[in-house]
Amino acid sequence: MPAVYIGIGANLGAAQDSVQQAIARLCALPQTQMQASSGLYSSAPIDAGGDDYINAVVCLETALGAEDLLRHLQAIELAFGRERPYRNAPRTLDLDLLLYGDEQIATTALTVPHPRMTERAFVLLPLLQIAPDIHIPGRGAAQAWMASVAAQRIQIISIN
Ligand code: PH2
Ligand code: MG
Ligand code: MG
Repeated sequence: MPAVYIGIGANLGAAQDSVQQAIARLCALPQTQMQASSGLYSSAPIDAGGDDYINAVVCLETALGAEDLLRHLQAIELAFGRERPYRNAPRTLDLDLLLYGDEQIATTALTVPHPRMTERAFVLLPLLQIAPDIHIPGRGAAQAWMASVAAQRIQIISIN
């Protein structure tokens, strides 16, 4: 089964509770085992407004196909009251499929690896916490991208 990495973010409502509950919901997905979950991070919004975000990354092993998994992620977002009034609007919960094994996927529904993941400390830092040696298909070692996001404000607020 592929190792799949999901980025979790929230900056509206009880963001820390939402991220923690979302991790529990991901653990309970069918045909899926949780392999690792990062600590929770507080980060300044990037290309977005509103409050600071709570971010985390989890690693799952799943027999769900990528598009099937995406539908589950969207259903969980909706259950947390996710609305999409405009691009990068503050959100109660965002679940992004970052990596699906070593696959590169480009369909209308889904782009994997996530196209902006190497530009974002709020993805790279929690990802590297749980997978220090990870390579991003087509883009090399995740660690090598850290220098370019060093100016982004982020801090760990709880360790798992
Ligand atoms: N998500 C975005 C846009 N900007 N900034 C932070 N710090 N954390 C996020 O999760 C985030 C963001 C779009 O999904
Ligand atoms: Mg996102
Ligand atoms: Mg998203």
